[in-house]
Amino acid sequence: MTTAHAGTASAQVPTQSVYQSRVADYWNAEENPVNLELGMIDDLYHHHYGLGEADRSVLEEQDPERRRTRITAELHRLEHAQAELLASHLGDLAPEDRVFDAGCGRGGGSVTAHLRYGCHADGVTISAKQAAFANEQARKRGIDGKVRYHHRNMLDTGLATGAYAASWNNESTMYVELDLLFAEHARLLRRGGRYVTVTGCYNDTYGQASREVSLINAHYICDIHPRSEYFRAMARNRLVPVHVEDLTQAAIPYWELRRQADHLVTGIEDTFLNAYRNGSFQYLLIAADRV
Ligand code: GPP
Ligand code: MG
Repeated sequence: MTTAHAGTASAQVPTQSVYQSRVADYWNAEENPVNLELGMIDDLYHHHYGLGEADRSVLEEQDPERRRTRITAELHRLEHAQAELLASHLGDLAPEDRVFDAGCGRGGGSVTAHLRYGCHADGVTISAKQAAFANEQARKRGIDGKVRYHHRNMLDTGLATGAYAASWNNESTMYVELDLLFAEHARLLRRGGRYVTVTGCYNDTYGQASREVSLINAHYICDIHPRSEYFRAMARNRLVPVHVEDLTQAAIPYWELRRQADHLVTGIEDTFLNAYRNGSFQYLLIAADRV
């Protein structure tokens, strides 16, 4: 954290590049129905995609209102399944343990981990609006004593060294340099702590970033890394992979359903399907131990 001095008053502000400010602008303005309408079903607001087989019978529903509601619920079920999968890799956590959610969005991942383990959670987002939203959700649930969100830079959190039993990035690594990110996770995690990421990465065997990968980058203002870079940067930062899972095939039904959800589409759906199918892009889970 950087301390900014203005006269006699001082305030903690995140260190931020122009790029990071543009990313924050995006998330401060973001109100996609695909995020808000799914989240309001059970007040678990996720900013990631779904996993697993979809119940496509929702598309056959004849009543238009009910069809929309059922599609929304099915997409949310798949997104929540992804959050639960990530949480299941965080290790054996106890209620007194702390976890760190890097790029926490509107907070659904930290709530998911807390509900599963009873643990303390600190979420960090570069968007002031997301942090305020997530804190309000935690307050409404009555878990604000254990689950807290901070408007901070995940590369420079100011959180306590070695205080965390587990940490993760759920689809947020593509906004940062991996070496800087993993150095911060390694600093925050205690020895033997667990780091998990679920991420979209480009496939080194394809060559370089494909047209579809470039379109996804432009859509979200991000910079998707190659698969290889994750392992190099982890090795340089005391993070040793213990489990790697290619989730690409399991990611496809979500996008197949989402592309037919006229009330929720954002326009990026076919690009994801093409990227997965032409082999240029992969959806990966990596769990690593902090040694
Ligand atoms: C999910 O967020 C997407 C990202 C955070 C960035 C890109 C991810 C990759 C795997 C490349 P979201 O849920 O806000 O996106 P959307 O509005 O499209 O549902
Ligand atoms: Mg979404």
